[in-house]
Amino acid sequence: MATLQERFAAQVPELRKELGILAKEKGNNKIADVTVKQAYGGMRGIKGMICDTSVVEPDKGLIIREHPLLTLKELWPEEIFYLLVTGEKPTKEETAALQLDLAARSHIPDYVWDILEAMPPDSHPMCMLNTAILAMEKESAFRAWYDKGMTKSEYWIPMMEDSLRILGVLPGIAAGVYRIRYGKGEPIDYLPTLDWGANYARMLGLPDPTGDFAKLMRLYLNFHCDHEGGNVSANTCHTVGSALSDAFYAVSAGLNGLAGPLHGLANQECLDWILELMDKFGGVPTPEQMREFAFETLRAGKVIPGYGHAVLRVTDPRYTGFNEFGHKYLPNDPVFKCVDTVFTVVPKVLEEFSAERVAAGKNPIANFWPNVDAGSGALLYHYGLTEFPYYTVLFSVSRAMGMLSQLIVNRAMGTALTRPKSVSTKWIQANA
Ligand code: HAX
Repeated sequence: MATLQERFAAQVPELRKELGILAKEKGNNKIADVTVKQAYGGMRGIKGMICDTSVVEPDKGLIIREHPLLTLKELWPEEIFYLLVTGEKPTKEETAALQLDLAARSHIPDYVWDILEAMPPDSHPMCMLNTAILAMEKESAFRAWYDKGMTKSEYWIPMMEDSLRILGVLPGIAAGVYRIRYGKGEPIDYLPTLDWGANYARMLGLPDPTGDFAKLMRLYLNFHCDHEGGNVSANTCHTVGSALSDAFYAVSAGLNGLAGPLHGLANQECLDWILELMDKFGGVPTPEQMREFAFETLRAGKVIPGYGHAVLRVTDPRYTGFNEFGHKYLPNDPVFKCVDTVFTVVPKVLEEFSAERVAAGKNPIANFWPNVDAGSGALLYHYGLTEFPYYTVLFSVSRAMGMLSQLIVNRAMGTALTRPKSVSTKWIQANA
């Protein structure tokens, strides 16, 4: 049995040795060419950074440390975190030790509650969550060690400390944001005898007589944990961390990116779209009505939330996993049924619309298939979590695991300050 800290400490020398060999043997090999279109197009597809916690294959989806996501769906989120950091699945004892460690770090200081209570009542839940994380920066072990003076080889140690502290408080803060923002009563305390995901479900305070909501939360926190290094939140966190800003700064920065509608906020927009659709047709619409509504959305110049992806070119396995959960636990729920039928209609609509776009000289839509955000909202809604502006907070609690594991690994690898070269449009005109 080894704690997460011990297991990773044992791996660090080998990791550094491997990097030294790679740098010597392959340091000058080329891995990418960059076109002008890519430089203007959000650097899409450019290989320019390293992420060892997970990869996203266009035709397979998320692969965590060599394991396709759906083969990991039985793991609890804290086990996923252990896997993200070390590349190894923890034993039962190792999981229990990590759970105890997180519980020991779960106390939320009073000033965090004071800040959250003082925020305007119409603050977005994501703004509240990120403000609370940032407010706790004064606790950073990384900053304290740095100020005292530490060697580069030690950076990962306080980064691990900060990461565990953030993960310890995050479910409580996130649940507290829900309770404060939506007038649900006092925050509920962390229960050290419960696992991390079930704790979050319990602290939200929603009735869960069957325990199925806790099951959904574990799955939800598992599925959203990481999505390689280039997405907006991971990339932002990586960049901020590369300046040796501590994990409180880096994770709240990354989560501010997750709050954008093209990224994590799509989570809230999807359910909004589905409910509008059901509202318009007075219940679950027919496929023909769905088609009409989808075209209306597109012709109004809007995107269909939950569909398309910057990397994926198939149905997101996370969507598939949530869909399986829905069929097992809530097959007759009308919102779930609607989401399930949308899946049979929207890809074809996007394909047709893409052809129209191309005929009009615009870019094609690269992926017609659902992403993670298309299906999760209906499941949350079924269990009474009906405040959809809150959904990105759930996503954030999970995605913090990916961002933090990447920070720990990067500090252990001695990853350099991020500083790509930009060029001006005039430079492109003259030189490209
Ligand atoms: N509906 C309508 N148009 C779409 C579309 C959709 N679902 N998906 C892509 N397009 C459009 C794009 O807006 C883009 O149009 P312009 O050239 O006019 O700007 C064109 O198709 C080409 O885009 P792309 O190459 O297919 O996709 P991008 O890599 O540029 O964007 C997005 C990927 C996920 C942002 C995009 O598919 C989208 O906006 N989807 C809807 C929002 C959404 O579901 N976001 C969540 C993604 C998952 C995630 O990160 N969660 O956190």
